[in-house]
Amino acid sequence: MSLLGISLTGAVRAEWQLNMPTGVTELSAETYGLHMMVFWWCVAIGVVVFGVMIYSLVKHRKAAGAKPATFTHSMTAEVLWTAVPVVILLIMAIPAAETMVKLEDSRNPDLTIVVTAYQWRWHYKYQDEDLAFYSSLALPSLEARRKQSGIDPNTVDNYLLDVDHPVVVPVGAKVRLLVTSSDVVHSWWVPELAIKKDAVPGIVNEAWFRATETGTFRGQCTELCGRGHGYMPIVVEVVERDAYRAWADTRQDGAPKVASTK
Ligand SMILES: [Cu+2]
Repeated sequence: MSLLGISLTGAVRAEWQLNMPTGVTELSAETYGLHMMVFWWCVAIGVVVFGVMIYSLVKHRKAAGAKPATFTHSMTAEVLWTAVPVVILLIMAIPAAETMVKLEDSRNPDLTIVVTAYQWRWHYKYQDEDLAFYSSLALPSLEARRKQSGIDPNTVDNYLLDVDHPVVVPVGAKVRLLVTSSDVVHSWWVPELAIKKDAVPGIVNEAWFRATETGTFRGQCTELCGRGHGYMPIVVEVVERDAYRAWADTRQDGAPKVASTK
């Protein structure tokens, strides 16, 4: 029973995994594919190099009567150990370059959002809509994180990973992000979208994604930006187009355009 209890608590506490996520955009899947290709090349190289090394150590050991060779130079070996890595690097570089070109191609977006980082919250401005708001740490997390709050963080859903006003985007749309900062360097990171873009004061960095499925995707600021660095999460909600339209219209009509910054 206690084992069951431990395993259940573990499952509830964190859905963790060792590898990077495949993500929910076309390019995140491609990025994941690249990562796995390079990983398997590394595994193969490791197996070959350590295989040869261990074999040589055993086969040519002194105890078995091995006599050391006396040559000091081998042209063949030098050509091989230069040419083989070059070929391997080229095999990896070609698909990597193709993906990088796509990552940088943020032309013709369906939607552009200006993301501005502040100490310690995010501000989102939808360029084609009359829509802008701050996105701050959600109240339950904010209260639980206070010293001697008496609240057990384990009881808070998505502790430190939830915000009051998430970014909402339509599924299938090409969303361009223009990322900047108003004070220090921050970084907008959402693993499932395969985006980690620095927010630098005075500079506008571009990123884009096209989500292929709906859902809620969480991220965090990933550039140490001061005292509240751990308290400025990111939540992106990918919804159907109708739901997006309804949300945008409501936000523009009634709800406060600029949320409380407290
Ligand atoms: Cu930050």
